[in-house]
Amino acid sequence: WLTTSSVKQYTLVFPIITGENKICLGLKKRGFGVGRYNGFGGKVEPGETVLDAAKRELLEEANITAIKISSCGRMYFAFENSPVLMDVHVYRIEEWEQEPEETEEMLPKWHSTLPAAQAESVFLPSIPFDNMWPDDELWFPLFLAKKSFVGRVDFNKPVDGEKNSKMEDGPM
Ligand code: 6OG
Repeated sequence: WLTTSSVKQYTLVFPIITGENKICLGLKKRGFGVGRYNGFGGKVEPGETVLDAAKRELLEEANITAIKISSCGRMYFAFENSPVLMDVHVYRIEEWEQEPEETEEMLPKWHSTLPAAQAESVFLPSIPFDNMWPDDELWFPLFLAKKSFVGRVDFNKPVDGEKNSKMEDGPM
């Protein structure tokens, strides 16, 4: 059988300092996913390319201008109570202008990682998975190991009481 949904494009960008094994996560201060650490990103606007949207959101949310940006993977998120499939384009940036700073939407914070060669096989204690979207723990090891990935997560039951209320809002 065939199931169709309307799809909305989103971007998600993570600044990474490869030589120092550091990643910048932003604590979301408002809107969808408030209170969680995540990359910087948002909806692709009509008439905009996905890459342009990634750069615009990075400037709006972290006040940095991307110089070297690379596509890493694609995540699809479906919510039981929403007809819209979120199509999230994940990027990393390794060179940028200015330093990440707090904006109205995000509070940036640097976290330690591991060299890409180890990241896939070792638990990463310094990444605050308890305070991130629950799917992140599944694809972060591939992302940090610099492997291309694609995945789909269907949210159809409560993960826990507190976070479920945020997911019930859906991606609209
Ligand atoms: P705005 O509403 O701020 O865009 N996003 C998710 N990120 C992760 N890691 N996991 C999820 O699991 C996510 N759902 C959405 C995409 C929302 C931002 O949040 C990301 C966008 O960067 C469900 O415009």
